[in-house]
Amino acid sequence: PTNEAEVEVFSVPSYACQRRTTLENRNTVLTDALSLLAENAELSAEEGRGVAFRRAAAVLKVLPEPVTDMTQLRGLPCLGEHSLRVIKDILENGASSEVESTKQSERFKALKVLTGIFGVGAKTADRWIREGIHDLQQLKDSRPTLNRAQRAGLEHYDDINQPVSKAEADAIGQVVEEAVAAVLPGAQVTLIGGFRRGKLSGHDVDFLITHPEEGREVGLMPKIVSWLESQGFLLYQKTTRNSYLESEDGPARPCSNMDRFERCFSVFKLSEDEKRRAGQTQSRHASAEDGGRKLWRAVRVDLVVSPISQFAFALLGWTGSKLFERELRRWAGHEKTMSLSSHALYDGTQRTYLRATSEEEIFAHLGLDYIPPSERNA
Ligand code: TTP
Ligand code: MN
Ligand code: MN
Ligand code: MN
Repeated sequence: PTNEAEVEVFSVPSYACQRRTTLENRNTVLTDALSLLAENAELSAEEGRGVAFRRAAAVLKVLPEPVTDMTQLRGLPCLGEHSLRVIKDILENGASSEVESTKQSERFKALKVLTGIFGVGAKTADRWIREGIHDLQQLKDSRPTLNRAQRAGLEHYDDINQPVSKAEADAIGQVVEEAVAAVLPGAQVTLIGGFRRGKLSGHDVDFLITHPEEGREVGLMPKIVSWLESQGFLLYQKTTRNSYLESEDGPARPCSNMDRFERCFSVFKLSEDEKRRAGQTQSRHASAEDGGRKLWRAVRVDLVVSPISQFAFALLGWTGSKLFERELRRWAGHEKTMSLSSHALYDGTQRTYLRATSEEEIFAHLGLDYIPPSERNA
């Protein structure tokens, strides 16, 4: 930071993957506002605008102090005209009129409520809104055709929209460990996603599963799912098979965030028993007071299985944040003529795949300083 006219002026590199973004954020008022506009853009199929707001918010997240004056933002990357206008509005008037009117808008409120149903994306929500459906009651009354995911999403709506705590994530981790140990001893389970970045709550819990011997992981997911189902842990699951073949697929596509691992999107039934066994809640016995009280909650859980040879790429790709991942791929493509996915790193200059057995090696291949998970909260 250099001094200029007595206000602190910040210097920030332009790619989020060059920066250390912890969970400590001194500008939450500004970043919440920009994130809301990003969300609104994403829900309105304006992905480009969404990314622009996300990038702007991410820059503010690394500033060491609260922004109090527009002159402090001079020379910062990723702050476009629109984001600057929003920031200025907040600094001068305490709130952004655009953010406030978005929050109040019937369309935004409806999009939020409807996409809060697991299995419902922006497209479906938009179609329902055009049919005059704005809330869950109107949706239920209209007797829509729902797929299996959406039915589970509607049934467990309140639970799924309640944040998952770290304690709950750990309790689920123990169940997943137990399942994996039962069906393939020696297989390893790693907590990924937001909880690996140190977040204290999340919208779901994500796990990456591998085995130190290449090939032993083949066909593992259905076995894990069967075990979990037999023990009554799954309210919903959809498993997709691994479809990645390096030889057939060629270089990882730079701007794609889809991967082809064997994976399972699920809704877990987490009971008080598991939380207690994980040592998270006070030991207590069922009593008369429990009559009618629900002793479990539904939690969204994502499971991914990767072969050990791709583990480092899968770990990096599934740890997030989503913006951090996007920026890594943009850096690889635009600055290094490389192509990064959750499976591999392809060097377009040398026309070869670069191997890695750790995240550190991947950062090194990319010519980036290593950023640990807790500093990838862009
Ligand atoms: P999420 O679970 O969506 O996000 P998160 O864990 O960072 O935050 P939250 O607390 O809200 O759950 O995704 C985790 C990571 O997984 C994210 O970096 C993107 C990656 N991912 C893929 O690579 N492919 C996919 O299909 C999905 C859904 C996620
Ligand atoms: Mn997650
Ligand atoms: Mn997830
Ligand atoms: Mn690009």
